[in-house]
Amino acid sequence: MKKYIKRISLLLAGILTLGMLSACKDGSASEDGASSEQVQAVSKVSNEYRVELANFEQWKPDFSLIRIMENFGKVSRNKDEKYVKSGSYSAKLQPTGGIYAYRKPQMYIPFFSEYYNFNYEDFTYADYIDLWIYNANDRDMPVNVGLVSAITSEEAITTFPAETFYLKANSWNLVTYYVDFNAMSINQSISLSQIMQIKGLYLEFESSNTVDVNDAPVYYVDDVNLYYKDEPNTLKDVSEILEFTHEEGSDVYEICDFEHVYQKYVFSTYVKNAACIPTLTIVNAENEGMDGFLATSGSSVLKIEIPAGQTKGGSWTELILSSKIMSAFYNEFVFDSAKQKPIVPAAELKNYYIAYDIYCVGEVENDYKFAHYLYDSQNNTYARTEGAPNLMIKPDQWQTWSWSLYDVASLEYTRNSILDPTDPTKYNKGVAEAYQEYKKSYDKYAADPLTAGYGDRITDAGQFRILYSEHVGEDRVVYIDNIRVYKA
Ligand SMILES: [Ca+2]
Repeated sequence: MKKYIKRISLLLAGILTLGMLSACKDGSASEDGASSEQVQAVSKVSNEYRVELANFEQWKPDFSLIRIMENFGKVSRNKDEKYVKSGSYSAKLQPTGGIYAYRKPQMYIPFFSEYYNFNYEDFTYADYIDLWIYNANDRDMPVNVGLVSAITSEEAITTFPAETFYLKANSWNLVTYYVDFNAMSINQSISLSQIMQIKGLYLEFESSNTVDVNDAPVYYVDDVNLYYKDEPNTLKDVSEILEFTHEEGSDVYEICDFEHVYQKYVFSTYVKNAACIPTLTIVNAENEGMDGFLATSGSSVLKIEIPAGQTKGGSWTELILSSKIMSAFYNEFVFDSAKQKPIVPAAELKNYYIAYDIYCVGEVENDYKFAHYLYDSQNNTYARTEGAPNLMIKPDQWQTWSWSLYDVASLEYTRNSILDPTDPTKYNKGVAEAYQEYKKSYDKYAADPLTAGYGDRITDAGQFRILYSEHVGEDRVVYIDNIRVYKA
């Protein structure tokens, strides 16, 4: 009965009996014959229990069920005891990643097998997962750990946002991944029914930009465990999770300064060239080994490691601040959408700026810039590009990017108005008439954008995206802190 390790024999009162806990992953029934139905109820146990998801002592099911995605490289059985955490075997991973792959090399361990008669998909009471990873490389390497939300085909899965961990070079690392659906929900909508159907645990490694496993970095994985807790996971409203620190009387309204745990999930990325997928982690600035380098707000900053690509300007990478954050922030400080009333009066918008601080380590080309977009919050597909200023990077110093909320409001007006005279169907009129309508509307807007009917309707800033282009040469490190709105 090794699959369930009973630390103390206490169960949540009245929920299960010990017999149900002793069902085996290898399909054999427990002494008292737990059925698969009973096994499915296994998550309702106390945190004194864990499920051993894989210890790699047996080929089936530990290895036979591991799924690797396209371009992963290789998973094999290791018996070199230096790389075994417990027992006699561990899993050896050689993740390659394709040169132009869309994703980092990715693999997962499924939580359900009909054949082997186990089902750990119900994460209602899941607390955390831990696993040992030996990083057999000469430098510290990041690994992304997260949950699979759906298996869409042999080759494709959808995932919840991952957490990034750093693995110390040439040593064993205990990776502890806490299941925090509320933090993840900042970036992705999550339902209770999804929580009851978690499909697996996925790991994503650095792309080695080779297709030859002999050139790939090497890792060993052992002892993957899932732990339960007494209290069920619940889903809170975003407004209960987010914290926008604002001191009474201060002119600074924090959007995100990376001091809160949930903020590890606030950014997602859109990357076209997998060689350029950045690694985002929240770090304490003082531990970065740069004299005098401090956070501009609090002590933590977002660290963005940007790998060099193959072609200067060959692709763009987008750092995407969740629209849920921007919407909630606007709702609290800029425009009350429930009352449909501005909180910042339209006439004062010119004094307010959205801003953040950025620090780029080391020399960069003199045309290295960061660009900025606000995206439509409804469908996140409409880029409101015009007018958002670029930031030209100066190395080794904090720089502040800012953009007036008046300009944001103006763009909002332009977007919401029917300003395209070439599409008369929008007016239900002929082209000439439509053009007159457009002119009238635009003139009024240009004369006084804030009272023209839309100017004060800055109800929502949508997604905030920070963009930079592919570079060549050395990898780069950039830090971001203190995303905020301030009153000048
Ligand atoms: Ca900070």
